[in-house]
Amino acid sequence: MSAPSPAPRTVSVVCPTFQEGASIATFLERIRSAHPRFGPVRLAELIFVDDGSTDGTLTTLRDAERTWTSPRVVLIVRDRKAGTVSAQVLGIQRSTSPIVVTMDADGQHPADTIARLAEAWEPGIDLVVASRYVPGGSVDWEFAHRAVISAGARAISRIALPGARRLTDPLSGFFLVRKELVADPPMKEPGYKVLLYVLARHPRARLREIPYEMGTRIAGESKLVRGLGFVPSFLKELARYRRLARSQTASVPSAADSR
Ligand SMILES: Nc1nc2c(ncn2[C@@H]2O[C@H](COP(=O)(O)OP(=O)(O)OP(=O)(O)O)[C@@H](O)[C@H]2O)c(=O)[nH]1
Ligand SMILES: [Mg+2]
Repeated sequence: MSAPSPAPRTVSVVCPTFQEGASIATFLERIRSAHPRFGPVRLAELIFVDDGSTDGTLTTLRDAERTWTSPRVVLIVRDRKAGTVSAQVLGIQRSTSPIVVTMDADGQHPADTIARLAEAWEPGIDLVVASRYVPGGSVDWEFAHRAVISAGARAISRIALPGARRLTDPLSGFFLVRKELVADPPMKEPGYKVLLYVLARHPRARLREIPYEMGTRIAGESKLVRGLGFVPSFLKELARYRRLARSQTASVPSAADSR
């Protein structure tokens, strides 16, 4: 007897963008060519939250918004650079599917992994995280010092936030989340990592990790980490998330609570 085929599921994808003019067309093309291989996973829409890029990103995205039908492309433009956390949360809130994948638009997150995240999800699971650090996962750092900074940030996150200890890759920017978990607007201050926010907001979330091979940027420059200048605000972010995690009560609306 053959194995039952996986249940069909629909997922939305959310991408924050800022000055990705050199990468965005290739990124879109990669999604378009991977989509037919998604099997039972249907992409409802690709939602881009852009903070006023001036390098052609918006022209490419507006064109896709006009012409793409399956998946649809939805573009939200904010009037100032306000960081990836609030951009991702806004995109998730606007999605039409109950499960949403958030990923970067610079090509580091492979398009095929969207379907693998959705296949690893099942009712009762709150978060499926694509990890560089489980067997089968990998990361090809462009510069050696980034590996050291990333390892340090990961270690500090795990010390500060109990939720981060539950994952091998708590700083991953590539994961699937039940939309319901991101119902509330995030704290006002811009942050670096939406996954830390979700883990702090929902300490009892039901988690899964799958491996992925993180690639290099298609083009352009990283907007986030330049040297160690980010350290003070990252530590403040962790302190805020630690307080948030502590303030959460047993009434967290995770799937674990709703059964
Ligand atoms: N809307 C919005 N998007 C942003 C902002 N900063 C970065 N992004 C986008 O967020 C994603 C991640 O940014 P990156 O600069 O690649 O940061 P990173 O992946 O953590 O760092 P690298 O590993 O160096 O690439 C990309 O799709 C960026 O275009 C921002 O302030 N607002
Ligand atoms: Mg990147």
